[in-house]
Amino acid sequence: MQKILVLNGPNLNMLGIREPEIYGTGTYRDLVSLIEQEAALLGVSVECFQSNHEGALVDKIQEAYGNVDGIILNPAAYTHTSLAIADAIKAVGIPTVEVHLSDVSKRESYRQISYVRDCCQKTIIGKGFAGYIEALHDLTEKH
Ligand code: CA2
Repeated sequence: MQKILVLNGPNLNMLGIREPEIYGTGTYRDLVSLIEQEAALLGVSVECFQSNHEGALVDKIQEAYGNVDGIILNPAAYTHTSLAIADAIKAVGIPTVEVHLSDVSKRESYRQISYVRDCCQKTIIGKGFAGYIEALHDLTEKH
């Protein structure tokens, strides 16, 4: 069975609590339930992991080496700062899709920079929770 790892970065555990106009009203638990339901329909195994710590995200990416077939990655604010997360994705060589809930292209200029974009096969922005579902389909498509 294919295994997909979903990684969410800092503050995404706060979803639904503030800034609903940017990130929607669904909670992090709602997001995990949605992803788990879709994974069950697709017949793939999924693990969702959220951390506020850069090193914990890097550790999780390294642990995925040899164990995971695809990564769905929303590094949150680390998107715009973390060479360490980008290097980890490059190091493990696992197909990865970058997802952002909001349309970062229409927000502050510092959100236009993504350190991880170049090591991801695709970037999905501005689709809310549906972006994660699209990424799940992309990574599990049978060729
Ligand atoms: O749009 C996205 O998914 C982001 O990765 C979300 C990050 C932001 O720094 C990126 O530029 C774009 C922030 C996530 C913070 O989530 C919150 C949740 C509830 C309340 C406040 C922030």
